[in-house]
Amino acid sequence: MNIEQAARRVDDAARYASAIEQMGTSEAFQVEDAYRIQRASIALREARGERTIGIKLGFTSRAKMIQMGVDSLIWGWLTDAMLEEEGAPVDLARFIHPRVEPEVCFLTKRDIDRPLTALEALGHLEAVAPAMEIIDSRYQAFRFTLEDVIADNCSSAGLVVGAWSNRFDVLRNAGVLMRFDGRDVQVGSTAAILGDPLRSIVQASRVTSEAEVVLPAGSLIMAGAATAAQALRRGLHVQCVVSGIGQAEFTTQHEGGHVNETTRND
Ligand code: OOG
Ligand code: MG
Repeated sequence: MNIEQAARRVDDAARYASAIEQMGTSEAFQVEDAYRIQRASIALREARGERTIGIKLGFTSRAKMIQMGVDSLIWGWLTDAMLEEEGAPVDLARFIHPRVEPEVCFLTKRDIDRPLTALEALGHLEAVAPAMEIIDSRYQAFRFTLEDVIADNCSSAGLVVGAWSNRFDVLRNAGVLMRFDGRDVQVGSTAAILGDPLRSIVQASRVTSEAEVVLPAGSLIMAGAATAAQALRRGLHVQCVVSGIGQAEFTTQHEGGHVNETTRND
């Protein structure tokens, strides 16, 4: 597996919203190489002026593992270009087959440069917010192996973050609702995220330390979805409510979006 070539493939697919074949099926590669490809693809984004703003965790809930058939925790990068303005219309034209999932997002106040305990994790946090992640696998039919999805920066495509809160006390088991046009499409609890979303900070500190990455103070950490993801379409109002913490919302534009309507949601 040529790392630079593979990085260019996933980067082009994301840039031009054009799905590619899975890579792991034609040429087997290891998780370590997958993270190298991911890193190299982020370097391509940075060379175009994008800036990393934090990281996201994936497959921190059973619901997501079951939906995608992958059962290892993964992580990828968030960049400034992925951050959507909360409440604003999102243009789906830049995605292939976007899905949305309810999460919580953390804001750090100290550098994370070593593996943290749960208690230490709390001391590194400034705030938490209800959030949604827009994922958009660059692979055809949203199908991938563990290595494929890591190489593809864990399907990261967009994020919408609601108002910051300091209600860490209610975070462990807060009700989560995701609504499309006022109708509940996913219902769950933050407890689905590793039993307690704070554990995602413990995991984030572990995986970044292993990768010899320092997460600077002021970074965002997306904890991973509490429920399965839901396919997006044009002209929707999308809302995520996390009980006791708040809500986040956005709309999708009516016109102009190229979205693969045939993609299944499971
Ligand atoms: C991979 C990303 C998983 C999560 O929150 O679990 C993820 C995918 O489902 O395409 O972001
Ligand atoms: Mg996610």
